Amino acid sequence: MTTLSIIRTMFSFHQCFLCLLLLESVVIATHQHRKLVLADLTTNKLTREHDGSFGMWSYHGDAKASHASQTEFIYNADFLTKYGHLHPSIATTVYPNMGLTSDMDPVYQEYLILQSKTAKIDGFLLEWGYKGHPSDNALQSLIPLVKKHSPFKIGVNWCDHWLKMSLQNHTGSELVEAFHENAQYLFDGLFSLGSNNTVFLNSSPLIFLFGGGLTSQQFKEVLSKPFHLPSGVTSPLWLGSYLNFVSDGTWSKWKNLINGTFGWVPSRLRPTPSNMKHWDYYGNLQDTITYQTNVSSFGEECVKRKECIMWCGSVSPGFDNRGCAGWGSTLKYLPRTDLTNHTKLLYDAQWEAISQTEIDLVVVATLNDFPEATTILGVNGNNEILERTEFWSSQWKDLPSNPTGIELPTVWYTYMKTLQFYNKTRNLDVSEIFRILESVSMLISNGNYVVAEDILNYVVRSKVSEVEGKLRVTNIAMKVPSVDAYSVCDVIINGSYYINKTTGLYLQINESLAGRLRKENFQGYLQFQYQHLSSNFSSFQVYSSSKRKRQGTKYSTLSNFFGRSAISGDFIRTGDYAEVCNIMVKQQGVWQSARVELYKDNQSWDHTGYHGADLHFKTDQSPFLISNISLSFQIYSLKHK
Ligand SMILES: *[C@@H]1O[C@H](CO)[C@@H](O)[C@H](O)[C@H]1NC(C)=O
Ligand SMILES: *[C@@H]1O[C@H](CO)[C@@H](O)[C@H](O)[C@H]1NC(C)=O
Ligand SMILES: *[C@@H]1O[C@H](CO)[C@@H](O)[C@H](O)[C@H]1NC(C)=O
Ligand SMILES: *[C@@H]1O[C@H](CO)[C@@H](O)[C@H](O)[C@H]1NC(C)=O
Ligand SMILES: *[C@@H]1O[C@H](CO)[C@@H](O)[C@H](O)[C@H]1NC(C)=O
Ligand SMILES: *[C@@H]1O[C@H](CO)[C@@H](O)[C@H](O)[C@H]1NC(C)=O
Ligand SMILES: *[C@@H]1O[C@H](CO)[C@@H](O)[C@H](O)[C@H]1NC(C)=O
Ligand SMILES: *[C@@H]1O[C@H](CO)[C@@H](O)[C@H](O)[C@H]1NC(C)=O
Ligand SMILES: *[C@@H]1O[C@H](CO)[C@@H](O)[C@H](O)[C@H]1NC(C)=O
Ligand SMILES: *[C@@H]1O[C@H](CO)[C@@H](O)[C@H](O)[C@H]1NC(C)=O
Ligand SMILES: *[C@@H]1O[C@H](CO)[C@@H](O)[C@H](O)[C@H]1NC(C)=O
Ligand SMILES: CC(=O)N[C@H]1CO[C@H](CO)[C@@H](O)[C@@H]1O
Repeated sequence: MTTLSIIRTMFSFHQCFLCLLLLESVVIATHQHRKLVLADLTTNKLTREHDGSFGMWSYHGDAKASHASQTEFIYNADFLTKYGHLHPSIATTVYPNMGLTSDMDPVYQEYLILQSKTAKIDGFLLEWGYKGHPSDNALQSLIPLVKKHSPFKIGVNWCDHWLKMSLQNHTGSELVEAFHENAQYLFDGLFSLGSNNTVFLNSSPLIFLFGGGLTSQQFKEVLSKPFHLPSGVTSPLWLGSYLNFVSDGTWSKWKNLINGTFGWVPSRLRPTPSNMKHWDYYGNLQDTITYQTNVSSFGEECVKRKECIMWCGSVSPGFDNRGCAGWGSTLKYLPRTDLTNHTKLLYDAQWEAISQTEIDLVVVATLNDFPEATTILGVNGNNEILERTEFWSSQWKDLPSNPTGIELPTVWYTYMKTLQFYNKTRNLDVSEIFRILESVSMLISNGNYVVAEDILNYVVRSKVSEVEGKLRVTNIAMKVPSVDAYSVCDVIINGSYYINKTTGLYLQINESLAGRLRKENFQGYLQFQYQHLSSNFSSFQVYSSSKRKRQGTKYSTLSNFFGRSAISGDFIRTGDYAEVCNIMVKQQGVWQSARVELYKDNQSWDHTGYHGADLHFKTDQSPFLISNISLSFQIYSLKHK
């Protein structure tokens, strides 16, 4: 009997916690490899439950320079399907297998690390703005997780144009000063983690610069000021994106300032033919291969000329910026498969090209940018690109391929979320299962996939069913108006509630039910119909009373992205837990249906809104009619013994 089968037998007999603790110390040896795969990480997608906002999952974008068949896109992440839990209107053209998740949620962040490790990715390149930017909050919450799952790295893809945008009314020298301070902040914090947990070349921190922010002259001024580096750390190395430092024709200005370049998403430069009216430009398989050759021949020459000390390749599964409506500009497309051979992945072609080169670092663009549809995570019901990543990364690093871990992080995450929900049930203790899941996380992290899978399938599954056996679920549904839910202040026009800039609709829930909602755990849904009475783009919100404090996080509407185009995109306001939903509308004079979720953590059901309301419909823009409002709850409580 092998050790592993002994362990498996042990588990089929016992669900002993001590065994789990013992297993944690059975760490499969992990070797430090010279070659690195780093995945670009974005942090702008949120959830109401975790952040008080859906962030970039909700978006109104207008591709102003586009001539495509549709240029204006409205995504309302609040909408749920009529019966289920899917969000049918989100800012992406590829649907996430995991549903909507928050990039700021530590459980999801841990999932991303585990998922990356199972796909043989060595670390993240976090799209970072500056100290105090929401991306920096994400960085700070990721650092302890990266340490926990060591060896795993986190570096930055510095989006210096975000810093520039935040200082748009300041002088150039103030921008230089701010950039220098922020670089120093990275050296003091992030790069003091050392080479096990962040990105170094020998003893030099490696900083990826996306570009579009500082000019070469300003960057030169930054470099002329000294940095205080942690002991043992030598001068940083700067790598600029091929997009904003090379292919835009500016390399001659940068070559004496930075130390190399990295690839990004392959070019999409061809005007679309008449059968591709959804976009203005696209790229195909041949362009993808040409792009790889363009980057590698530049990189190799640059190293030969000693202008670069290194260059990095890149791989991307595809691209479709209708999710972010072309950031206000044009709509572009890189299909995931060859247009004439749908079994040929463009992603494979890029890895094939990488394999012909001598590089040591590959950037995956991206891990999770759903709005640009560049994500390698599971979408549209499959994990194909994660599997290809595991395969190619293993091949490239000359390691044995083992795809058996790829499904596990999702199972782990789903159990974590299920238990976080059950954990809100009065008098229910699920701490033992949380402890087991904590061990599973370490097992996945260390590559013990067989054991992790057995524990999930046998131990966790049976313990969760045991918990479910203890729960009673009571369904409650009510219409407005009724004795259970009624308006306390309204204007009625033509038989429907009417809201405008000065008139809201205020609803109260009967105290006998509200008292239960305050005490018990529940899943809640609000359904209604609405009609927009104007043809302008407009929105309305439903608010509750909430004791959860607003998040400090504030994203502003983008403007002047890369100095090229004005952005009309509208997304992410201050996270406000009192906001139940925010529905954006353009269509006039049509009744539409909405179903949105009510979260236990966010709504206090204590009649403390205006007029004693629990729910409040309001708009700051053009008027709406609201009709056929109903609420439903599934209340979770412990069965009586
Ligand atoms: C810059 O100034 C303009 C005009 O005063 C103002 O509208 C804008 O909000 C300012 N931008 C920032 C980032 O402070
Ligand atoms: C990096 O990790 C290795 C293996 O865990 C450890 O021996 C080494 O001390 C670590 N290095 C640093 C700088 O922490
Ligand atoms: C990185 O680039 C800077 C600016 O050109 C240069 O001074 C420095 O020597 C380079 N670093 C290395 C290790 O080549
Ligand atoms: C490759 O480089 C050439 C020369 O700079 C450029 O004209 C072409 O558009 C590039 N092709 C792709 C697909 O990026
Ligand atoms: C289509 O692509 C697949 C995968 O690369 C390849 O095996 C197959 O030969 C291609 N078919 C044609 C007709 O080119
Ligand atoms: C479970 O709920 C308790 C009490 O509300 C809380 O303190 C704890 O943090 C929760 N556990 C997890 C893992 O969410
Ligand atoms: C609350 O419900 C009870 C019965 O469930 C009913 O008697 C009472 O009138 C309701 N309160 C209001 C304000 O409608
Ligand atoms: C109410 O109905 C009348 C008659 O059908 C119509 O003229 C009016 O526009 C309606 N008002 C609203 C706000 O829909
Ligand atoms: C909103 O509607 C009310 C009631 O019909 C009306 O009295 C008020 O003038 C309207 N406000 C605006 C800003 O149109
Ligand atoms: C609609 O937009 C136009 C042009 O921006 C504006 O003049 C008009 O007042 C708006 N109408 C409403 C009802 O907000
Ligand atoms: C409200 O629901 C009733 C019954 O289902 C339906 O007849 C009516 O058309 C709905 N009202 C609107 C405004 O859609
Ligand atoms: C909205 C509200 O007041 N309810 C809860 C919101 O969430 C926090 C933290 O989970 C709770 O402490 C509140 O009671």
